[in-house]
Amino acid sequence: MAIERTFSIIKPDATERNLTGAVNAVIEKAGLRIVAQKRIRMTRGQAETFYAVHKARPFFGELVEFMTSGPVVVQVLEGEGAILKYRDVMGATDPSKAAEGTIRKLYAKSIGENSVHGSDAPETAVVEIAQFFAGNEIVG
Ligand code: YYY
Ligand code: MG
Repeated sequence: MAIERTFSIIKPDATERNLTGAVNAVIEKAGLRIVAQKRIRMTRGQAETFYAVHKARPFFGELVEFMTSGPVVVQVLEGEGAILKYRDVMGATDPSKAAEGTIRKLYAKSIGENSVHGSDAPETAVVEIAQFFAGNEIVG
């Protein structure tokens, strides 16, 4: 397994409850390194572009509303097999199905307000990182 980078978002339900540090503690405890991070308010356009793959899904409108409803923290995480590792650390999309100790089991409110995003593959990680970070903002 090689050193990889993945893209993470701490979503509005988590920033609203002041859980940025708590989420970052789980990330770092898992051996992932936060090599870029910034707190932003996503625009509607950014959210629609980011989740374009889900445009035809019934939850798309609500998803965009939610992602623009408050601050988010966008991050780049680095480590051995970071993409799959972070998916494990996040837990299942639906928190009621997420494993013990995962971020979503610990903190998510619902399938929609599920506290974190993580890239699902190397190709999406590259695209997602580039949507929010310039190369010189990532310090490995
Ligand atoms: O990658 P992940 O976030 O675990 O799930 P996706 O299937 O990519 O869906 C993206 C996002 O959409 C999910 O985190 C919440 C929302 N969503 C929803 O509100 N309702 C669903 N039935 C499925 C997904
Ligand atoms: Mg996904």
